[in-house]
Parts: sequence; C-alpha cells; structure tokens
Amino acid sequence: MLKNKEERQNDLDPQETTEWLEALEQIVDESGPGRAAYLLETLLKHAAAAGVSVASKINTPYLNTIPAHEEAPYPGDRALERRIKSIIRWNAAAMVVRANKYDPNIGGHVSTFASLATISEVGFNHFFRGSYGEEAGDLVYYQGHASPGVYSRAFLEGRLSEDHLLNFRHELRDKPGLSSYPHPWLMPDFWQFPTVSMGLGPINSIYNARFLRYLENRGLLAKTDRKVYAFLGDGEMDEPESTGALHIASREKLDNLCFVINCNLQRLDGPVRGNGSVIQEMEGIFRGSGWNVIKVLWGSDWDELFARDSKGLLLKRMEECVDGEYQNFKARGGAYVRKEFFGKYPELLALVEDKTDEELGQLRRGGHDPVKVYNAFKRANEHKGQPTVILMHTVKGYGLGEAGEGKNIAHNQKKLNEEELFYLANRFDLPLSKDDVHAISFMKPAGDSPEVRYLKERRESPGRYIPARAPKKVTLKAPALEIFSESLAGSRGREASTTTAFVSVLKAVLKQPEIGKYVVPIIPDEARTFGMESMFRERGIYASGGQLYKPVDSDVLMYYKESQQGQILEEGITEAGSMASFTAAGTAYANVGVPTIPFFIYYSMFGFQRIGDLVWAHADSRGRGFLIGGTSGRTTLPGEGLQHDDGHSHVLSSVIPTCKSYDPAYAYEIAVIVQDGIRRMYENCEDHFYYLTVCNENYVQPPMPAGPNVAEGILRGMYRYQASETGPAQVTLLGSGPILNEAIKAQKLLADKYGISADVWSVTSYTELRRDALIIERWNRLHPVEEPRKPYVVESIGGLDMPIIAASDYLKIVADQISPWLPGRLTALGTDGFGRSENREHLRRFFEVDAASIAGAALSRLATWRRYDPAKAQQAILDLGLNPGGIDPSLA
Ligand SMILES: Cc1ncc(C[n+]2csc(CCOP(=O)(O)OP(=O)(O)O)c2C)c(N)n1
Ligand SMILES: [Mg+2]
Repeated sequence: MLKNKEERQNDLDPQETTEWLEALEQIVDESGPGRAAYLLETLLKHAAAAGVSVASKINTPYLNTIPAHEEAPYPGDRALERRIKSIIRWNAAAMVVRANKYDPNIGGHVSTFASLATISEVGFNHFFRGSYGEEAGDLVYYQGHASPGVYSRAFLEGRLSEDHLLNFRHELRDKPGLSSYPHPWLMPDFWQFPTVSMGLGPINSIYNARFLRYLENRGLLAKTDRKVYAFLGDGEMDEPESTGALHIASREKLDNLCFVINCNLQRLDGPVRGNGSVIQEMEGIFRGSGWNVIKVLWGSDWDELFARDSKGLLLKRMEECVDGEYQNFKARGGAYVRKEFFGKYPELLALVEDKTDEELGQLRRGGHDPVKVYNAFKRANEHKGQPTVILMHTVKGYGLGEAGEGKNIAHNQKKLNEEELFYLANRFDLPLSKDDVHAISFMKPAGDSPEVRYLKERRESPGRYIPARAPKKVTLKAPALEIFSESLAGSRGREASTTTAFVSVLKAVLKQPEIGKYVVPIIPDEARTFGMESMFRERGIYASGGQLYKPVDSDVLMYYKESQQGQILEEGITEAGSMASFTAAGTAYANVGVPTIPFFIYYSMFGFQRIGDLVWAHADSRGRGFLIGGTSGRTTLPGEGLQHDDGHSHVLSSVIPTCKSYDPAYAYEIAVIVQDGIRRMYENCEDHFYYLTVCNENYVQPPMPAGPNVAEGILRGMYRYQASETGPAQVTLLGSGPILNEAIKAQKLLADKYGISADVWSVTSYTELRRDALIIERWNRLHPVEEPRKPYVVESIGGLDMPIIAASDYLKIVADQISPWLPGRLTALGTDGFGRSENREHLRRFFEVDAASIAGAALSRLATWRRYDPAKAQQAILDLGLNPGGIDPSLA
C-alpha cells in the first residue's frame, strides 16, 4: 500500500510521463478538447475495470473557468460605464460616511459594495431586467449590507432624491428616509427580498426559483426566461441555510437560478478561510451538489502573464497561496506582491521584471474586471439544465486604500477622514473639488448628461427599474362561511381532532373553483401524521419531471401520486425548505402577481423555534398564508416527550407583528378563522399571515353556538362558550384549544361538588386580545381628556367582579398577556417546563392544566378573595387529588 502511495506521488519514469503528455497535447491540438475529454473518460472507465482507482477530483485548477480566448467582447461603453460606476461608488460611500459623521454610530457599510460594484454594475447594465407591464422581470436578491450601492444607483436613475440619501438610516424624520437593509416592510415600493440575516437569501432564492417552475407547470404563470439572481457573501456561505438546499436547485434543474458569490475572502472579523481557499471549497461544494460553477478569479491583465508562463509556475504559485496571503497581497501593495508572491520562484520574478510595483499592486482580481464579469453572467444565462454559481474573486473595501482595502477592519469601516475621501475620489478619477470632498457632497450628473442617458437606455424601456416592488392588485373573492358547513355543524357525536377539522376546512377551500387552484399545501413529510394522505391522489404531489415509476401502493385508492401538475409541495424533512416555499407562495402575489395561498402544516415543535428567523423574514416580505402547527400542545401530544411537546410556539409567534396566532378548540373556530383570513389577506389585500395550532386529541366537535358575537369573538380572541347554568357566575374560566374541554369539565366539577357557578369562555387568541388592548391603551394614554375606550378583553370580562382562571396548553405567559387589563384577577395555568413522555391524563395533572387543577385553582382564588372558606379550599385541593407538596413542573 505504502509502495503504491509512493509510486503515485513520485514520477518513477519521467520519459514515459512525457510521452503520455505529448500524446494528449497532440489530441487536443488535432481533434480538440472534446475528443481529449472523451478519451480521458474512457481511459478512466477502463482503468476502474482493471482495478486502478483514481479518486475523481471535484476541483478545477485555480483559474478562470472561461479562458480568455473564449470570451465575448464587451458590449457596453466601458469608459462611460466606469464613470457611472465611480459616481455610484462615491455616493454609496458618501451616504454612509455622512450619516456617521452627523449621527455617530448610526452604522452602515462601505466595504461590501466597494467589492461588489463592478459585478453589480455589469449586472444592472447588461443582464437584470425589471418587470414592465406584462413583461416578467428578474428577481434579484442583493447582499443586504451592499444596500448603499443599490440606493446610490437608484439616485442616479432619478428614483431616489438627495433627501433620501441624506436620510440613509434616518427613517423616522420629516424627510423621506432609507432603511439600513433590504426591507420590503419598510420600503414596500423598492425592496422585494429581505436578505441581511445571513443565509436566508440563498435558501429563499432557491425555493423561489423552484416555485416559479411550480407555477409554470401548474399553468398559473406563463413560462418565461425570467431569472432569479442571488448575491451572496463568501462569509455568508458558512450558514447552514446557505448550502443546505443546494441539491434542491440541481435536482429541480433550476437553470433559472444564478448565485453570485462575492468572494472578497473576508467576513466581519477577518478572513473567511485564512488557511485555505474559500473559492476552491465552494467550488467543491457546488460541483458536488450538481451546480454549474463559473470561477472568475483573475482580471484581464493576468492573461498575458499566463500566456508567457510556459511552465505553469504562475498557477502553481496561485494554488500554493492561502486566502490569508491573498488578503496581504491586496492590503500591502505591489512591492510586497513582487517579493512574497512572484519572489518565490526566480522564473516568476523574471516574468514581471518589466512591471512596476504599482502595476503589480493593481493586477486585478476577476470580480473587478467588467469583461470577465460580463462573460460569466453571459455564460450563466446561456447554461441549460443546471443552476449556476459564479464565484467572483474580489477585494473587500476595493479602492479604499489605507482606509480598509483588504484589511481586517474593512467590514466595519464607516468613518473615512478627509484624506481618505480624497484618496477615494482620486482613485476613481472623480472630478470633485476640495469643497465637495470636505462637504462630502453627492454627485449627480444632469438629466441630459451622457451618464444619466446611458443609464436610462440600459433599462431598455422606461420604468424597468430594479429593484422595484410593485404588487399588482390581484384579489380573490373569499368563500362564504357556509362552504364549511361540515365544520360549523360539528361532528354529531363522533370524536374528531382539530387536525382532522383543519384538513376538512382545507379540502373545502380546495374544492372552490375560484380559489382552490391557488391553494398550495406544503408538508415536510408529515401528511400521514395529519391524516392528509388522501390528498396525495386527489391533488397530486408536485414532481417537476412527473412520476417515473409505478407507486408501490398504486392498487389502493389513496396511492402516492406524483405529477408535474401536482398541487402539494411534499418537501421531505426540511422545515426550513418548507418555510422557504411558504414565503415563495405567500409573496407570489407581490413578486409575480399570482395570489397563491400557502398552507404549511408541520410538527409545531419544529416550527418557530427551529426556523423562527425565516418566519421573521416572511413577515418582512409582507408574506401571507397560513402556518399550521400540528400535533401541538405540551399535554395534548401524548407519549413524545420534551423534544416534541410544544408548549411555547404561541410565545414565539406572538413576537412577530404581522402574525396572527390562534389556539382554536373546535372545528367551527378553525373554519371562521380560515374564512376570515382568506378574506382579509386575499380580498382586502392585508399583508399579514396566520398561525393556528391544531391537535391530535379526539373529542366531540360541537356545532357553532348561535349568537351574533360568536364569529367576532373567535376572530378577536374570546367569546363566552358556556354560561353558568347554576346561577350567576362566581368565577370565570378561560380555556383554549383542547384545554377548553378541561375548563368545561371544571365548570361541572365546581357546580356539582362545591356549589360554585362558573362561566366558561373560549379564548382563541391571547395575542390578539393583547394587541387590541395595547392599541387602545395607547390611544387612551395620548388622549387623556377624551372618554377612555375599552379594549375588547375589558368589554368581554373586564367588568365582572370575580377571579379568572385561565388554562392553556402553553406557557403561563401566553394567558398572562391580558393580565394588565384584569388587575389582580387572572391566574394563569400553563405548561411551563420540559415536556414528558406520558399519556394526556398524567401530563395534564403534572402540568396542572386538567379539570381538577382548574377547579382547585378556582376555589383557592375564591378563598383569597374571601368568597370561599380557605380551609375548605385546602381540603378540596386534597380531595381533587392535587398534591400541594408535589414538584413544580417548571423546575423539574
Ligand atoms: C445570521 C447573521 N449573523 C450575523 C450577521 C452579522 N453580519 C453582517 S455582515 C457580516 C459579515 C458578512 O461577510 P460576507 O458574507 O463575507 O460579506 P461581505 O461583506 O464580505 O461581502 C456579519 C457577520 C448577520 N447579518 N446575519
Ligand atoms: Mg466576504
């Protein structure tokens, strides 16, 4: 074995090697690289059969993927484009430096865009197409902290005013401001995709490109050659979300997707891979994941050096250097490059003896050369059958010189002094006077200047600007509540869960001719858990290439049907990917004018706490749709234990401003919420979304109670479900989800055993009750002379002179949300602590949310209110089987 290794590493017969190499060269010369590749591949197969193992190499040499002789000439006016780019560079830097001069610590970034400017400008001038009328536009995800560059271009295009630039990161003043990063929520006419939480752009762009294909295959969107571009940082690629879904893009053959990775070799603190090569690492990952990889490493000025380097020493030296050294070569200047890079080999030193140190320092990286960048984009656009990634080799803080170029401090550099600003102006030949630099003035060529005219021409048709968010007003008519008659009527004595109830609500929506086709069910491999498997055959599972096999269960009614027109997105075990699909579907109304209604149903424990940031970005995207947390409730999901039993998703969902969270108890509540949700989101075009928890406990689903305020109460958060039948209530019981049944049982217990009358309310949403109360409280605070208004919770139960026991299957803090408006009255029972593997009965007793615990709490509270004898209350607690000395579940 050792011998074999030695043989492989040392050339034992150089003459034989030379003969083989010459033979290969001859084939390349005479028959071309295609024939040479064929022969090599055939040789490899033959070798494998003969027992010669040659590990296939995933990397190509550290060279540009597109050789100089294959390049297309640059189609634009290079000189004019450079002038425009320089102005954009200046204004982008000026915006940040000014903001920080007059408002220290307001933040912003200079160095990211400095490294991206050429790539971004070539893209804008020659590739990215904005939507225009009915013409489809490209979707572009920008690197979030390069936003000053995007604003700066929009300023030259006349889309943003000087006031905007002056108010970068000043969004709350009397003049229009610009948000720090791409935020559709804050700049709804401008930004489409929130990207600055690293890693979300990559996964969301993949699933968005895939969703476009889904819409096309289902006939909901015309087929176009629209592209999805995602600009990403090389540091950003370390996020698991960045690379975790690459295989989806290749499996789905997303040639409508192009990643552009700005490989400036640095992240915030320092080099991304100081001791290695981030570009080669990325190449391996992407090629291994089935992507087309284009490396843009070296600028045109290296071409003639490569041409003269007959021995391949230049490439050898390049491959020896780690990224930490490449960073030095840019930060330390030409003399250093001569000594440390070329100086390693005398032949390389000789190769550059005709060049000055300055020239060596200016040898460009590929991502700063428009010709190389143009050709990469062009080839990516022409590539079929695979997604493309362009790895652009750049310099962080390009052009900043001493102020940060290639330095570790580059990322946070935002305060350039006057000398550094002068350097920048000179570096890019900007005609700025001393006064202009001193005042950090913005540059704006006149409307009829060649620069502005060129920019506008490049946008092809007036108005085709990008980024632009311009949702078309597409509205759907919400179905009438009556279509859910099955849910409204209840289960007629049969037992059913709220999960089943939800599925029948979903099916009823799907059956609606007008809106059914827009529904997008999204499931991460739990359809059978939720009893949705009949939908496989009814609706089909989306498979871009159709079903290529006969399903194993083809002889049964509910077989596993995959189809190119399938409606269900069965995503497999990826909550993150499913959430990305949810966002693609929930924002399609704005991005492509198709009002798809996503329903993403998942194991609730693996929702907000696992993919909370993607949900947050969904909100920022003004996304719509329904998140359904299945198998929810810490005591309602039996058997599974602490990593499955969700008792806190309602805490997590409550922090998202546009997420309306509901914990429904009964089928009709779900019907009312879903019907009204569709009305508000798709008929009224309100930009919010819903979170409903559903559970797997079977119980009789009652019919919707009569009464004018029930539907309103369900939507606003509470309604009286069952008034006391034994006289005026002495205590109010609040219950949510399946725990409402425990409250009802407690009502009976209290009446039968202790002679206490109680009203029972169903609370569908503490979060909505709190939000309503906060809004009203604020109004009252700001209008002290006006008649105070009443929050809905106060209108409902505020005036009652009695204690309130609120029980839910979630943390106590969920019910406590309404405590401030019920001073001293509310006792929350909830499931604080880790879940356990047990049955429901034991779980509810342990967490003190069962009927006995609710009744005990009611008597105890009545005792402290001096409306019940404390000694009797203590005795009742024992009689009810509660254990005053037992462990506190929140501590166990
Ligand atoms: C999830 C997340 N973690 C941390 C940050 C903070 N952050 C912003 S930019 C940045 C460095 C980015 O480096 P890179 O992706 O290489 O981009 P570059 O600026 O070098 O182009 C960091 C750590 C963030 N925005 N998001
Ligand atoms: Mg970087």
